Amino acid sequence: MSRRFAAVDLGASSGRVMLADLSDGLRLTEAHRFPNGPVRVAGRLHWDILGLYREILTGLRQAGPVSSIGVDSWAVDYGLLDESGALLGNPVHYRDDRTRGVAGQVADAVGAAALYEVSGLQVLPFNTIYQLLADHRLDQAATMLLIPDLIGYWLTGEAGAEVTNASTTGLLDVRTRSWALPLIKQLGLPALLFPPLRRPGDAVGGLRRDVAAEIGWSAPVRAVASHDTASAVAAIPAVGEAFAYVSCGTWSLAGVELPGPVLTPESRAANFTNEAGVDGTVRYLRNVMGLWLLQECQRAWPDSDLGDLLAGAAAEPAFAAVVNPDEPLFLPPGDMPARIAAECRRTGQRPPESPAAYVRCVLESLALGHRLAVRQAMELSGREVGVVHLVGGGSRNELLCQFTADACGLPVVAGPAEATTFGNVLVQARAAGLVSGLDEMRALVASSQPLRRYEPSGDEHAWEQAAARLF
Ligand code: LFR
Repeated sequence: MSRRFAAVDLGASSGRVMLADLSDGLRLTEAHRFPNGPVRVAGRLHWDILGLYREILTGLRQAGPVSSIGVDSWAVDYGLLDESGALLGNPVHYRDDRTRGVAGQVADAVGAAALYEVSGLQVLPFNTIYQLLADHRLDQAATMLLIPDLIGYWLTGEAGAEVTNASTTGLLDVRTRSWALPLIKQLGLPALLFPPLRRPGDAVGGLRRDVAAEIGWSAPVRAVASHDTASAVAAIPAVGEAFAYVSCGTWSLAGVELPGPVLTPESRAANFTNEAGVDGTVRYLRNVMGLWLLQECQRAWPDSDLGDLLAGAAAEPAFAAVVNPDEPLFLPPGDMPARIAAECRRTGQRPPESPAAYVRCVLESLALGHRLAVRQAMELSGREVGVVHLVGGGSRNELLCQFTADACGLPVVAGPAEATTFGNVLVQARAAGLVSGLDEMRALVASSQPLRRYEPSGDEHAWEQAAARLF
């Protein structure tokens, strides 16, 4: 058996097919990368799912034969299939506004405490539970498949729901890790929509013959931690359990890993989530708006160069303006500098006056978001931590890593940027018997990837004062 594995990783701004070789350590190469952008059709924001699928096939063809294939993506979004297995329309993007007000209605009907007691999930307006209730196609639907499960279905013909991603729906029982059927019934959702659950490492199926013919080879598809954040957390190069993490890309997911959920009223009030990780672990974290703030600024300045912006931001004065990154006004796509300026005015601050000053504001604001989430995760769970692991694309952003260390008053170990892909392939490698468990997976990442350590600069007091302006 070869020691090559393919990881399909769909991110909010790009997708890729990556190839991992475990014959001598752990080596990753990119077989194919492709842009992923939302498409607004008749006022609704969609994913171009067929375009993404075509690029996945191109990537697999280019990757060549492997032992197995794993697919991960962002969470919560789904496609609906009819009785015949055909897709009912394009999946809607979680940043679409169709769920406006739905979370409040569900909380009124079911009770916010009762919901948290069942799912342990943070309230985000786009959780699958709210999307399904806003979906007009449900009466024609036979099956709901989350995005990686939909890709897996097209590749193999086998339908299922991988559990780490299913835990972001709001419809999974956080204690039993099975579908929360009483809640599903209470909401009037058809129980049959929800396919059998799979765990990371389970077999999905062999490639359909037509798919194998199209890409020129065949291999089994294996369930991985198909929620990208769950894969990233599985690949954090940590030793022991005294660590916090920020999985930092379009979103920053900041928290700790626990053996079981925290479902206290304080945890619910702080909007902490208990999402499923590999091997029964709990990803106890909160979403911070993430590099989306910077990406959307860059979209407003098409001629800007990221390196220049970051160098400029480093030279700007500290804490001239900071915003709460999690203000709901930042969630939809659109003119981000204008929204940041509006938020500065609303909070009595002078808006930044140059792109570099905006970037400074964004990075300090994000670091303050990281600080609050990491501290609350520690307090609410009782977990002591001595280091913050920052993984994902954000680990390449030196200024953000240093700010995060300074704001948290803890060392930050940055990298790998490709944590999600490592988590994806290592779960496959484990299923193939090449790696033993989570500890060994993490040790392999730590020994094979360059990591960078940032010490806190000791000016925590200044960060504390800045935080007091926001939260
Ligand atoms: C990160 C992520 C987050 C989830 C958000 C929306 O890519 O998966 O964990 O909250 O995207 O799905």
